[in-house]
Amino acid sequence: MPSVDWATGRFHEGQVKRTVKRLRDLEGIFEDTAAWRAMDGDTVVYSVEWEERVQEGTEAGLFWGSTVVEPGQVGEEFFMTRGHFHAKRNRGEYYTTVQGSGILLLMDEARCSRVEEMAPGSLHYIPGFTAHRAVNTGNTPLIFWACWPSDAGHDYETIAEHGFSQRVLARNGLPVLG
Ligand code: M6P
Ligand code: ZN
Repeated sequence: MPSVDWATGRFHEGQVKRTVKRLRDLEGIFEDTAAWRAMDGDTVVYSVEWEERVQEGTEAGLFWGSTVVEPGQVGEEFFMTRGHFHAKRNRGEYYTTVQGSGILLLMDEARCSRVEEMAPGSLHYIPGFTAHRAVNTGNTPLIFWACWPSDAGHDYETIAEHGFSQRVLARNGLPVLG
């Protein structure tokens, strides 16, 4: 049987896919382009592991995965995921945090945003039509599990073009919304 290590957010076995996002992969995501350019592009910002028991695009299936967002900043902005709407807009998702502290940034299609605090045990229901991005506001890795429909897909283009309407910035080490 496939199994997971609950605390580290990693899989022991199973048909697992894995992606690693480094600073060089995240052009245009952080506000301070000069600071981004000055940093080592090899720096890992986050990694995702997930299991696809059905093919991507299959209706009514589910995917299960974890994300580890490393601690760090680009200029004043905390390390975070790219963030996305689902390509099939009405699809929802669950996140639950196992370690670290962060902010889940949520934004609807009218660009109204809200935030939820991520802390061990926090459970987040992301409704359809809502872009989502996880921001690590602490100094340890932010680890969370996620479950999403296998036909949700990722729309990164809308975020690449317009971004989120709010950013999470560090002021004296503390997170503030900018
Ligand atoms: C969660 C899920 C994944 C997503 C990952 C990283 O694990 O929402 O679908 O890929 O976070 O987020 P992003 O793809 O926005 O970088
Ligand atoms: Zn999603």
